[in-house]
Amino acid sequence: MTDKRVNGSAVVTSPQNTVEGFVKEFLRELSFGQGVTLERASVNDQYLALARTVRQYLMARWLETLQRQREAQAKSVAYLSAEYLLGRQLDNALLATDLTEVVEEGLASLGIELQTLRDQETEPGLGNGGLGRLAACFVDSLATMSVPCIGYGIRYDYGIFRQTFVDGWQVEQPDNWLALGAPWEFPHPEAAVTVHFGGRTETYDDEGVERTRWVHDWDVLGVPFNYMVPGYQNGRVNTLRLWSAKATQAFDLQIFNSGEYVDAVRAQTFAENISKVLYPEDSTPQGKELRLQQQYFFVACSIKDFVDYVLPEDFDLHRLPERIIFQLNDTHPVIAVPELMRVLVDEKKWDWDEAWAVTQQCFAYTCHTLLPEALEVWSVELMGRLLPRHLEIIYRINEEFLAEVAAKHPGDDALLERMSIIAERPERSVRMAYLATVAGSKVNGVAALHSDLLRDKVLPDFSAYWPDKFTNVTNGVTPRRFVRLSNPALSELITEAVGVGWVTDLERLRGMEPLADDQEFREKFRAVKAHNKERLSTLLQARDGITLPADAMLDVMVKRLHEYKRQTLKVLHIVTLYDRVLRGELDPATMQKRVFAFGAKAAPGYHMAKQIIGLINHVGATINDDPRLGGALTVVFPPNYNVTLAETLIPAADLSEQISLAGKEASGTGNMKFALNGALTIGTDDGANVEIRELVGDDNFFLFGLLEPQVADLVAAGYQPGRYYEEDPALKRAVDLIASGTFSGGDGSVFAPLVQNLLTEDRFLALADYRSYIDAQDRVDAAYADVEGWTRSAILNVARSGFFSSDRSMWDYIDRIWHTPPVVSR
Ligand code: GL4
Repeated sequence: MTDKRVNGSAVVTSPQNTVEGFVKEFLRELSFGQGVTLERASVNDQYLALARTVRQYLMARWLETLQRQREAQAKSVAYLSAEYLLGRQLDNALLATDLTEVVEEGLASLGIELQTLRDQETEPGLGNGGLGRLAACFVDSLATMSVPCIGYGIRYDYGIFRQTFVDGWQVEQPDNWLALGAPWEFPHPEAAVTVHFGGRTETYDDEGVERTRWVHDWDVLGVPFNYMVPGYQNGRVNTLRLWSAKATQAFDLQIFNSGEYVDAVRAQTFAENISKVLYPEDSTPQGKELRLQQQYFFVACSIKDFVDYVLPEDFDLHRLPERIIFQLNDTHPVIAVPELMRVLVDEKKWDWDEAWAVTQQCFAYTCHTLLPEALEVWSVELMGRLLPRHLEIIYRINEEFLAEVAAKHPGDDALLERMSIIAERPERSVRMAYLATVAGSKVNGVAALHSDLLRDKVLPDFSAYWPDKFTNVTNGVTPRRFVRLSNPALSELITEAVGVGWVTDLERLRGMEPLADDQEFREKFRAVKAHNKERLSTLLQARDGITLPADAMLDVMVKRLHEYKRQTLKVLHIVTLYDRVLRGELDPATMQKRVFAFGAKAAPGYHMAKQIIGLINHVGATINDDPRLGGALTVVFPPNYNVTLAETLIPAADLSEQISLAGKEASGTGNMKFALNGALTIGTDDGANVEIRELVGDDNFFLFGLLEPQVADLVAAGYQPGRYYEEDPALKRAVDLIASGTFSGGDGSVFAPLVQNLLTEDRFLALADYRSYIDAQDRVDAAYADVEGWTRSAILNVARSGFFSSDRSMWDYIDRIWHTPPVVSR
């Protein structure tokens, strides 16, 4: 199986970039690709034909980009990520090729509306949340910057579950995203690679050298599916290569020969399970065997792919670090480290030391969390059963590393125990973050505060040992998808103000700053917001039958449901406002009208998160229907928040809720999208909020809550949530309303677990931050009443958020970690 995937000498020409050229190809795709006439074509036929037509315009650029990168012998980024939350592809491809108008017109001439076909696309939800979406933003930026990158990951048959609500409670449905066809992918079954599992190891004599070989037990095929990653109007297209598991022939036949037909088919199902479904936990891995299988499966495929097929045949692997940097997106792909060692030592027969020297230069590690429960650990028992050779290699890496530490710190056994890659308690296990830190050339956090905490609190011994290994790269988001595509009205206004270059040079937004003081510009800016609210209103009506009241502040909290993110604190605010109205402290006729919009999926096994979803929906049902409020407060919670919904929701928002407990949200990226789209943030001093506030200015950001050191002190002193409840009457009333069954038909038991948890444990200090949060929300109401002042702040938020482009993140990675320059035109 040689690499026939990219044919350097093939000449491919794009269809003509005209309405006629497009229509001709579209009709060809309909008949030759879909086998239907225009008259008989379903919307899905039309969508598939359109996608394939647009693909044609990208094809020449793709082949050319790869060819050019090969010729330049350029160093590539191999981004190893178990998740890519891509969002819909059609619009992005149209933008990259600048074809939107041609296609719109061409389709219209056939009586087809482009929007109808856009809506036909199911987004590939191959990720949980921020971490997966970040990977998608990064590959977009690298393509736009002409930097060689292959994104490696898993082609899950089922992505993140589709969320529905039954009586306000979350019920999950499978996400069958491939059901109606997958026009953006290029499968290459002929280029499948074999991955081994299980068995044992044995040593043998190799011409006087003792070597080890892995006598594996079973195997599975990895079939690559390629996806185009188009740069923004720069003629470049990089590759995303996702692996799909298929049973090997050998595996089948072994059993089949014994006549056990049903068993043989079952075995196939077993192998193919590996890429069947995305684990729906964000930040809380479960340590399941299938997950380790997934992790090893995709990194083994990816390393083999790069070494055997992407690199030229005669390539000297001692020079591997000149050609590749494997970026480990959190700990999920860290098993790649012992895998590369295994390839070099067992298969290529290198010395351990030379293999280790090369390996250390080929990896870098990004940590995306601070939650201790999110730091992956695999039991030695499981690792030894599934990947016996890798466990041995990890042991040896650890042994040599600890010997080195011991030499520098003689007698400090406690230090050795703390730094060991192998934990002894509660059970013997492999600490993947430590392995990544020992092996990686660099370790980075994802926002300034997070990187400091990572260095000082999570990995203090390692940062003391290797101070230069640790660095920060603050996250970013792609302005193509999250401004240019998702907010056309604002994009037009920005272009009017600062010219077109901002889409690839987001710091140019700074040019808008003076316009914050321009009355006419502010009016235009408000018109954009109003338009975006209209657009959201239309969508929610059609999507969920939700009616949005007009003239209300849109207060949005969208992110995964997790206790540390504190959706409960948001609910306590809503209940407090409700209570104030019922007590006559607020007059619904004069108070600030608000719509509270939520979007959040809970991991299916995370019961408390599901309680909180139930609570939001029940509070909403009660408040929305209560005539005493006169429609002043409305709670909406459209189900199944995803990238597609975010694209309409975020541009409409006035207020962005970023209220995690300080020190818990590594960065956040939704926070950046809101600021860039002109929402003001109410937020804690956490993650990238810190940098947002520094950039937009204190006057244009609502800060509240304990600071991280204060949190640490309070927890150390023994936090007692009950005291806050007893001492703040408004808080007590809000909690009591929930506890008494006000939102659950008089049945106080429904939310008893949640209330109980808040009053006795409250791990994330919601009650401690309640007063500060409510006061900040009162400041928000006052500020919003000043229409001109608010608009001014919103404009300044946009103008000063250029730093949060993922292009800037990529330049930082290139500069500090990767050293992979762009491949410029010949
Ligand atoms: C996360 C963090 O929770 C989030 O703060 C961060 O923005 C994101 C990307 O760096 O990574 N870590 C995990 S795990 N899931 C995330 O979304």
